[in-house]
Amino acid sequence: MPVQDLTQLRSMVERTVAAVPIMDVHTHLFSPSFGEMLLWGFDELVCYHYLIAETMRAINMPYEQYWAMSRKEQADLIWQTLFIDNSPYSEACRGVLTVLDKLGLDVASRDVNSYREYFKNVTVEEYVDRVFAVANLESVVMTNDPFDPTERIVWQQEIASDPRFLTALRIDPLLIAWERSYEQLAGWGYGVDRNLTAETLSEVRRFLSDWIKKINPVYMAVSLSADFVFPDESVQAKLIAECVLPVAREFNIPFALMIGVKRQVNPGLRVAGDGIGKADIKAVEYLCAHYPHNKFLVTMLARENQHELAVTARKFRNLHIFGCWWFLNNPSLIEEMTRMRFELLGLGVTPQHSDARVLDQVIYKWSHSREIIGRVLADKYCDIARTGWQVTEAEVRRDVQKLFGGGFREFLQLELG
Ligand code: FIX
Ligand code: ZN
Repeated sequence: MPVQDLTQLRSMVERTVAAVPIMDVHTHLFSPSFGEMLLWGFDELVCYHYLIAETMRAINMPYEQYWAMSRKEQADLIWQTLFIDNSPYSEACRGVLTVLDKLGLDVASRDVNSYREYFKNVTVEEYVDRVFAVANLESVVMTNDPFDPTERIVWQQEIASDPRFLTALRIDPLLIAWERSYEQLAGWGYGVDRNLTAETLSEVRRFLSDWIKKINPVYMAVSLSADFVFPDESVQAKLIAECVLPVAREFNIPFALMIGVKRQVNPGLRVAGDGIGKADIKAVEYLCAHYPHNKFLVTMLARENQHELAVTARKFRNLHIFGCWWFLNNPSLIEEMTRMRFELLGLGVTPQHSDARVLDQVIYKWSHSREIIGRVLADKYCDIARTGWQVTEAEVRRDVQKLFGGGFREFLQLELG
């Protein structure tokens, strides 16, 4: 059997990657029912915290002066600094241009007023539909924080659920700020004390169960610092072992660990002030090995952790790794990580998530990542086609659907007893 035409194969793969709708497994987006919590439009897009950090190192302005500005003033400053006074080829800047272009706006005009005018003439509901269509999204997973007072108010009302917006129960305050969160739990009627007594641990489990029943999350998640260790004598480790993991197993939902942040290395930058640290893979190995009935979703922030994380994923069927997170969500690192993961894990990985905070961003984050994932995937199929293996379009579609959410959903359904 002759080797199939590799040029035709490559274009079929890239066409299929473009055509398959995506489940975006981690975002900070909200459905329109959450009101102002859903960020969208030109000024929010330009004021993404990645661009705040890039702007504040390019100009010598006191941080508080920036934070005192209006959203429009902030956007005008960022636009002038990063797009006009400097060429906007950083990934976060390029992303803004990709969004404007994919929406059919005239990027060459650099006419900010026309961009703002576009958003004045669309409702948020219309815009959600438009963005999902342009980005070819099937669904997004929100980040739902029961400790966020604004979000709590929304959940106390009957909200119109949008099936495209799935939930995730985010429990950072519980695990990284117990000395404050236990008082909140007590105020909400949970019989907890600062000391992790049997009663307190039972009530924390009840709190988690109550919220799982209320919001039906696809997973529970936490962002952990680079110095996360487990097992450990810490309050954090005890809450994970005695509360999070038993409840996650009871409801058969994964525990998502996002490991490697160094919080507020520059507090003046506020939400843009977090840094990065290499974490210890031993904690992931221990959790997967000692809790075989629990499922773990893991993404790590340091480039140096990526190879060992992929190798660890080869060892445990209860570990599913995902995304090129945060400072890794750049073309050069997405390509490096995706090649390595496809070579080590085949289809057993969810290669990307957007982490979008502003609705518009899914347009660029997925346009850029589809291009890279498609290129890498085409290389992989060409490699096997050169041996005489016949690659069919149906199998490529099956594979891409798995990478773009199907494998993730299979992991969610996995029963480990
Ligand atoms: O912890 C997280 O979910 C991080 O993704 C965010 O805290 C971070 O600010 C972000 O949006 C990165 O893209
Ligand atoms: Zn995030």
